[in-house]
Amino acid sequence: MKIGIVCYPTFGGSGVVATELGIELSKKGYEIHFITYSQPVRLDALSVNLHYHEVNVPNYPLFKYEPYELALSSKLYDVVSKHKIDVLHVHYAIPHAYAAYMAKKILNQNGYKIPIITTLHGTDITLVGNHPFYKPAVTFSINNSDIVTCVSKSLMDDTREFFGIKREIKVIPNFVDIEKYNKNYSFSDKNVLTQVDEKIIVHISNFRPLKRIIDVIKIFEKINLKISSKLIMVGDGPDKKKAKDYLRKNSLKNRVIFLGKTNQVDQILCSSDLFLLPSEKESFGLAALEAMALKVPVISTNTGGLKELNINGNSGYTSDIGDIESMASNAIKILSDKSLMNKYRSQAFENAKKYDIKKVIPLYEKIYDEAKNID
Ligand code: GMT
Repeated sequence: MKIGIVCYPTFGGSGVVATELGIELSKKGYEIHFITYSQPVRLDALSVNLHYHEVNVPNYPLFKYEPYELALSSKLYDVVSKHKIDVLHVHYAIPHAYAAYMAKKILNQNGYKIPIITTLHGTDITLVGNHPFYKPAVTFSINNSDIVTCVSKSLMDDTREFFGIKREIKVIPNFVDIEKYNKNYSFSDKNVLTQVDEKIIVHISNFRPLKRIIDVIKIFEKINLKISSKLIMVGDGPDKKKAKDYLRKNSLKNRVIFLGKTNQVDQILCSSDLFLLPSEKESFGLAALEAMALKVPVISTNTGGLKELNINGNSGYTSDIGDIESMASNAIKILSDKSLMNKYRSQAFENAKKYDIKKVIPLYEKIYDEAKNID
């Protein structure tokens, strides 16, 4: 089967999920065509089953805003008709689902039928898509996709509530390749980043305000008063400066390391003792799953899909948004007792196994078959 995948090519969770999905499907014999504005960051090698088509938006002085959706719709028309694509799978509603609908209409007029699968990832529903400026177009695109999936039950409920959507929405969670992660690392690799007795706490995100990275630092500050530790901040984004200012003012600079954007999250996580994710919104929390797959317990909020992924008192702990005291004391509880720590490590790993790539990819394969058979 030939599948076109539209996604954001960046380090964000939706782009990572779309890229890893395409790579895995290509290994299973599907012919995958990524259609986006630059090569996805997790796509390091192309092959006979893995193709990439760049969407170019020509600049013209008349335009205040370049019409990306228009360029994407035209590119989708070209790629689908030229390569005889069977199914188009778009990740993130804005503007991908809308552009795909337009491409489908153009293709229909030219006698070509193409089913559209839309996967909703989070902020396209809970933040951006919900804005009155976008809402009618997002509602229309969801209602007019052939199949709609989202990454957690919580996101499905939000989609129904915020957009009044009545149609079927399937839940297909984020996934991780358990075998690949655990083949590469063993427990003896732990603590390569720090001194023997220091604990390593990690946060990975795009440092947007909804990630609450000042909460990350305040939780760490409290942990560090009791347990000697270092905080590794992976990623980049708008609140980085705010975080650095806070660290400077509170003399914490030497205890916090900023590693920037990286494809080596697994290498960092395998040396870590705890993962912090105090987000205000999180439809799933892929970075937390990646931590759990490397036996790292998670301290997070109980928002959105996080409470489905991070089982309170089992794979780690969940607390209310902004409850720094509770998140810090739960972290200290785990970090200060070696046997408890090992128990949480293995419980986190057991929970991550539910989201193994081998279990989740067949759910997508099933909907591709369904989509292909839609009249
Ligand atoms: O918030 C991010 O880290 C990026 C964002 C995106 O759209 O790429 O991630 C969203 O999709 C991920 C993959 O499905 C989910 O794991 C994240 O929870 C979700 N982020 C939010 O809902 C804030």
